[in-house]
Amino acid sequence: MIKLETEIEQIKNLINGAKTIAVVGHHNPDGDCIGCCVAMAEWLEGKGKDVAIFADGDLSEKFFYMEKARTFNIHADKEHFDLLIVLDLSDIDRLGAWCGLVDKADKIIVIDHHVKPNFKPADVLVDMPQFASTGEIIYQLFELLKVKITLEIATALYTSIACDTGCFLFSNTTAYTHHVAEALMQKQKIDIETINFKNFRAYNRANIPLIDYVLKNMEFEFDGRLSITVLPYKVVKKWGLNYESRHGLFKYATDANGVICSIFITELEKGEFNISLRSLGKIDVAKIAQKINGGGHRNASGATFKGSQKQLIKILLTEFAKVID
Ligand SMILES: [Mn+2]
Repeated sequence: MIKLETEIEQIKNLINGAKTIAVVGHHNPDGDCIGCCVAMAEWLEGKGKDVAIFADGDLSEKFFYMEKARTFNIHADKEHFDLLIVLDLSDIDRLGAWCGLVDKADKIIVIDHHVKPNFKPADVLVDMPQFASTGEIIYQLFELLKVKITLEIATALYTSIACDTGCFLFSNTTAYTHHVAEALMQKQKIDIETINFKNFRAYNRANIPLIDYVLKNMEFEFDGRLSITVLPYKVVKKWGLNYESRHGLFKYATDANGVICSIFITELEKGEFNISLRSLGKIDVAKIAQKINGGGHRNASGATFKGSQKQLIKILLTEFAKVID
């Protein structure tokens, strides 16, 4: 249970007082973010609100089993909203192209589970890093607000929770996570096979050359406890790597027996690197990501870096050497 007594009244009042509401997620929205935005939009529309959903960057079609996932960004012409509900981010920069909505909105609610909230214009900021997913916070909020959990809402919140826990596998998974999944399944007949298969098993055959490249070029350090994968620009360009296909490749870097942390580097433009860090257990990769101006969670973090690949790997190896033993 979370304590939202103060916030709940404010949230209720802000929503009741708004007619037009924008629900906004982060750049390149993941399953948690999309699920929360969809659940929130479903509920608000049911209340008769005029709702639009936004998230900048790539949104994978694999989420289209949720009807509302198809409706992101279709009201791009509209700029002013009575209320902005920002979900799964608390750093204003992560809104990407939708940053401008912030200045024009009358009121702002931010609900998130990342560490270090940095969202000054928020009227209400609910930031609870103790939760594995923003979906768990939204579920609790809906319980307190006595929201009817429709099949669409249950599907969306289950997606949120499953995605941010790696299908209930990561160490951030708690008894509460399972409790919420159970409650959602009790309330509605969620198609968990579709959700979990699409998010955790399915891959595109077009990505087989990339999978082949990753498996052949992965390197290991610290007696096999750290894996390093680098996708150079020429590979990225040749096989048309995008955000989603890149995500599908992480598991090869993390799943080798003995690996407890991984570095996955993608050279998206010449000399411009996207870095994903993953770890098992207590190793805090968010702290390492912060060294190169990135961030995230203890076991899953990221950053971007401009410069030489050699220098980047040197920095990362130095940082990992401090924590890996
Ligand atoms: Mn999340």
